[in-house]
Amino acid sequence: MIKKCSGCGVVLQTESPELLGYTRNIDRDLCERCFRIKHYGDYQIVEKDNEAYFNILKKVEQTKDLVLFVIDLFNINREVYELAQMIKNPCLLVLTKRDLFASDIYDKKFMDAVKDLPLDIVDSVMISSKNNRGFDELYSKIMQYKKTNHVYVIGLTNAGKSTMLNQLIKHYFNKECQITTSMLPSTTLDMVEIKLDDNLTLIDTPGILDHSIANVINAKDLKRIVPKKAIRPITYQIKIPQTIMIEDLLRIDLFEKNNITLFFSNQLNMKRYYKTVSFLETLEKHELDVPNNSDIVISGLGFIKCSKSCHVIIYTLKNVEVSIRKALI
Ligand SMILES: Nc1nc2c(ncn2[C@@H]2O[C@H](COP(=O)(O)OP(=O)(O)OP(=O)(O)O)[C@@H](O)[C@H]2O)c(=O)[nH]1
Ligand SMILES: [Mg+2]
Repeated sequence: MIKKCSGCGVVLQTESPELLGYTRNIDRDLCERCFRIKHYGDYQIVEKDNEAYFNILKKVEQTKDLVLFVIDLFNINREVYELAQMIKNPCLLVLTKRDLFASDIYDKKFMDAVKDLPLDIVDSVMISSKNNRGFDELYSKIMQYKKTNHVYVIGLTNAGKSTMLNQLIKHYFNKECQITTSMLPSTTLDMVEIKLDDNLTLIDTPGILDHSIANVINAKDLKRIVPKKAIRPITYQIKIPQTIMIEDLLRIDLFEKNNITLFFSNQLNMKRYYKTVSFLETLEKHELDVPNNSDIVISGLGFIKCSKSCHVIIYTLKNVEVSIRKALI
C-alpha cells in the first residue's frame, strides 16, 4: 500500500536514502527530510521541475472546487500573474505576511494591487500567520464560498500556504496539523490532503517554482534576507547620479533626480556611493525604464519604489526575476 509523508505529501519509501520520501521505518508518518527540517532546522534543497506541478493544476481545474490563492505581500511579482492565468476555479484571494508591513498602511492599498489578477475572485482576505491575524475572516469566508467538500490551496513556492493551513487547522478544527514549513522553496512536494470532517477536506499543494532569490542562495544567507518583522522603508533623495549597494546582493545605479524608497529586510546593510563604482559587474545586469510611481521588484529580496519615471540599472544574482509593477505603497 502506498503511504505518503504527512509533512510534504511525497510517497514514503525505505529503499533509497538518497531519494525523496526515504524513511527508515515505514510506520512513521514523516520522511527523513521532513523529520530533519522539523527537529533540526536542517534544510535540504530539493531540485524540482514544474511539470509535476502543472499536472496538479490540471487535476484542480477538473474540479469546480474553491481555491485559496495565497499571495505573499512581500513578493507580488510578474510570476504571480502567470500562475493566476492557469487557474480557472473560483478563488478566495488570501494575502499573507501582513506583519511584514507597518500596521498604519491601509489594507486597501494591498487589496487594490491584486484586484486585477486574471482570476475568478469571489472575495479576498488579509492574514498574517505569524501574528494570527485575519483567521476568523478566512475561516468564515471558506465556509461561505466553498461549493463542495474540497478546498485547494495554491500559490508560488514559499508564499506561506502550509503555515497558513497549519494555523487554520489548529485554531478551528482543534487538530495538530504537521505539514512541513520552511523558508526554503519547494518544501511541500505533492498534494497533502487533510480531511477535517465529512464536509471539509483542505488540500495543500506544492508551490510553483518561481525565480525568487530564495532559489539561488543558501539557507544561512536566506535567513538574513527574509524580513523577520515589519520593514522600515528607507527613502533616498536622488539629486546627482549615484549607486546604492545592498551587500553583495544588489547594486542600483540611478541617474536622474528622484525620490526612491527601499523595502528590504532591515538586517541587510545598505550603502550609498556618490561616485562611479564597479561592484558586482559579474552579476546579471537589468536596464530598466521605470514609469512614475512604480516599484522595481527583485523577487524574494524586496522592492524599490520610484516616485518619478527614470532609467535604472540593476545588478543582482543570476536567475532572479526583476520586474516592474505599479507602486504597492
Ligand atoms: N513573516 C511571515 N512569514 C510567514 C508567514 N507565513 C509564512 N511565513 C514564512 O514563509 C516561509 C514559507 O512558508 P511555507 O508555509 O513553508 O510556504 P509554502 O507556500 O507552503 O511553500 P512551499 O511548500 O515551498 O510551496 C516560512 O519561512 C514561513 O515561516 C507570515 O504570515 N508572516
Ligand atoms: Mg508548503
